[in-house]
Amino acid sequence: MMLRGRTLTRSSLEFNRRLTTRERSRTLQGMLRMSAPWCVLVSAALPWLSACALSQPGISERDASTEDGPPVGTDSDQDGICDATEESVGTNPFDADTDGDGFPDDVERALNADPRMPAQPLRESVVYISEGATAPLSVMPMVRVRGMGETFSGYSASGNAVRAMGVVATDLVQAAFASDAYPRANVFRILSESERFEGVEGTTQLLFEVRLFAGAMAPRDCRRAFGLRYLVKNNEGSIYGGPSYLVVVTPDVESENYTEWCPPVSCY
Ligand SMILES: [Ca+2]
Ligand SMILES: [Ca+2]
Repeated sequence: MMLRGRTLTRSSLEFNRRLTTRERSRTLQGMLRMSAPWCVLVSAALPWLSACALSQPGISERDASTEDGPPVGTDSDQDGICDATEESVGTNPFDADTDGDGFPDDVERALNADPRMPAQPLRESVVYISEGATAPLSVMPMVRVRGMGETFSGYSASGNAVRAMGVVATDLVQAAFASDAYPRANVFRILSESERFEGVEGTTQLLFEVRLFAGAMAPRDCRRAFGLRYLVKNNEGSIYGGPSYLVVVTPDVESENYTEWCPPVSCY
């Protein structure tokens, strides 16, 4: 499998074989302290700013490196997770897809999957939609509620997005409907187009249809991933959680076979 930016130099590989994890960590910490003490404090509070030492005027990547180690903020496998972070969380800093399941490490972490476990993310939660699609793809979330005659409304919510290029999950929802209820006799009326069930009595499974469509947005010619959650709330404000989806937007119709992901903006 090919992921962008996985080419490593022989020297960087040899360097990392020579140093233990602890030694590399000490080297990076030392580089931070020498180059900018304030940056250490900022980095501790805001890990996503860990590359700040390199952004200071007059401090180049070469200056921040040492003869023995990579510069601060280095992302050797270009998966959006800096080498130092990868070492602390147990992923491979030289393999963008540590567990080899086709999902880059940063995509898995952003969407609450373990990048060291090939079984995650759960495949039944993954939905592929194509930038070239001419029709939406439907998912059918089912939510269990307990009613006392009130109204229940469904809605989609955006979760984390990664390599998203300005898009959030709800941008992918073309339309959604209230579809059916089980048992149907528990519901007085279904207002399909407003995702609403009226007069729900007792424990009931509410079925919705959510149509996902990426064909109307600008094509990016690479994969992007979005967390999408479906929820239901009653007219008193109580919220019932429904299923979560990992929506992967791909450039082609044969989406499951396309593995080129959009590049991360920076590492954290
Ligand atoms: Ca990395
Ligand atoms: Ca993976």
